[in-house]
Amino acid sequence: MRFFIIVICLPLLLLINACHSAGTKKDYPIHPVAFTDVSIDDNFWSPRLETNRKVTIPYCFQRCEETGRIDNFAIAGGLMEGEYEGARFNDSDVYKVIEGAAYSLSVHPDPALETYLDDLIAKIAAAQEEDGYLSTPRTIIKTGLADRFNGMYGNDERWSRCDHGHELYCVGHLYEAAVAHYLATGKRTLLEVALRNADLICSEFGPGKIRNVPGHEEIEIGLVKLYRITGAERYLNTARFFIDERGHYNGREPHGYKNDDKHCQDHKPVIEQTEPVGHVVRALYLYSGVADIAAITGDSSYLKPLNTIWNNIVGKKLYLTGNMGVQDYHEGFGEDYMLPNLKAYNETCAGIGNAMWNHRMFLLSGDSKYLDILERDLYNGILSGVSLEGNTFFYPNPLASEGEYRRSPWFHCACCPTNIARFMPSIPGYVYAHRGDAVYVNLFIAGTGLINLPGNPVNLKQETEYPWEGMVRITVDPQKSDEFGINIRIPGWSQNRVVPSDLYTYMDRNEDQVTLTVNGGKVEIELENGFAGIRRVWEKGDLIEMHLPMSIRNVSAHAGVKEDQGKVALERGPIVYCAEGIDNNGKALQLTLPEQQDLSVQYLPELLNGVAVISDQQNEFMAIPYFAWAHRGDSEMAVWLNADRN
Ligand code: FUB
Ligand code: ZN
Repeated sequence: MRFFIIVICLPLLLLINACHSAGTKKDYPIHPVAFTDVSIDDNFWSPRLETNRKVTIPYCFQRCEETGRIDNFAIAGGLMEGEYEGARFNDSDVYKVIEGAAYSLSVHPDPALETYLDDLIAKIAAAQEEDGYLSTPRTIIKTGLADRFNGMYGNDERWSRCDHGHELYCVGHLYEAAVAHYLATGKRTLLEVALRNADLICSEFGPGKIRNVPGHEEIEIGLVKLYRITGAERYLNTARFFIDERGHYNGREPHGYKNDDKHCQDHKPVIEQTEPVGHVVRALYLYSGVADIAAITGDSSYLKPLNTIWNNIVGKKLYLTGNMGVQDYHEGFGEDYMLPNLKAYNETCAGIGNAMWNHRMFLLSGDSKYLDILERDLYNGILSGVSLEGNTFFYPNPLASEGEYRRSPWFHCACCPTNIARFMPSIPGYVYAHRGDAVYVNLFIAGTGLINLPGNPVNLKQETEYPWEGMVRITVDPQKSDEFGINIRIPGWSQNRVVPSDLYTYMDRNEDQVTLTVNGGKVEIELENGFAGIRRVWEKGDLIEMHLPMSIRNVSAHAGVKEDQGKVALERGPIVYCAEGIDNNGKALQLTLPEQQDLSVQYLPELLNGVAVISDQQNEFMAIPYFAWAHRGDSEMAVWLNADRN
């Protein structure tokens, strides 16, 4: 018990202390309930999270070892002899897996994993140069860097290619990992490395110093996390500098660059940006960082670009699965309405970046439209990125396949597997939030959440078979009977809205209504920002029951999306479906869905670890959830099916 108090409570006390000593800090108006206060006990999610903990995280560490990613730290630190191995941003993969492992440790003590991390962190600490600089390629290779990395890492001088060098990107992931590790274990080992590095960067970059920005955003998010934990303004100021300096490249000599400026969202000042451009993951990490700065500084000038860009994406650039990016565009955004299915890029990291950004937009605004995107992305765009077994991964997630596209065990650029490793354990942190004396129930995942309303901690227990069934039961257990609000998200899809734009439309109108009761008594649903708010004096054991209509829905795409004209996609609840050849006489791309459909839903516990399929016995048609495709050998796949609509 004493061990528990020291290990678990000490970092939290230190965090609270840091916040207090730094004064009352402004932040998001809505507070997420930390994943450590949410316990998942859910037939859909628990197996996926366990697989991530037991398979994906150790597997990613193993691959980091086998591919020299970990040796790079040991070599840079003089602990072993050898050459630098791999791509210039490989350090980031190790940091991301550490972040995931730390999240896992926070809720699942594992002494062996903790010892493994101690050893690994000792190597990282050894690789750090005297003044705090940390980037193993430069430390190991020293000269000839430009030749080694085709000029992309710069010459032998630090920060000489901020656009593509990734020195600043990698340490952003270091900061996130360090904060996670500190909060999980109370150990400052990695945090000290991160702080020394951040101090160096704060002393080198800024007005009157190097005026340049990272071509791949991420450090902004990491610096904000360091600021929150230490209260030190320099981290916040440098994060803000990296955002505000974007688009002001004139005069950045000798560290400036003028090429690829759209690719790196460096074409205009952020507050003048009106549409998403360039590399998708970079952009989504930027928008997440901008949301953080908007929340903490209270500067509303950041909201206009965030809202305008969001509207453009959701109205014109979002795939049905909640992800984005088009092949042949350098991992980037395509033109408006350019949403090819075979050539969709939809990088798994982009799916994760989109969830991170939309969560922040919800925390800023309280509007559930952001959670609608987050949920769509979570169940479809992100989850398809990792196999049910947890050890093979998609990098792009197309919406159609000619049959030879498979998940891979690893990639030379392994950003996606390691992003999955850290994202999955963070999912419980998206379920609840609170503001003042009101709780938000954002996602429907069985388990419990402890919501610290002022003076009255409230436990909520969710029971549900979502996403397969629409019944959600929430038992309320406040410390004391008192009045407070519970805001329950009513998903856009249950309100006949596929996405918060006209990009996709349900072709049929579902008249089934959402119903809501408290202790069996009907509650009239009045939506505010997409939430049904119930304010009353809550007693221990009060029961909320919500029923969401789970009918099969036909979706069509906006006329601007040429490739989807004459086609239909199937959805049920938050799940997007696809047809695979293996279930449809070898065909998917040429399948036609008849207008007179006789489709039914069946839960098949033995198929793909248990999924609800949509089938039509007569036409020998079957569709499975998109996230579960490509598990049964090579086979065509299509989300958008030809529609027989004569
Ligand atoms: O550049 C580092 C990572 O590699 C990016 O985040 C991914 O999109 C991939 O390009
Ligand atoms: Zn990736």
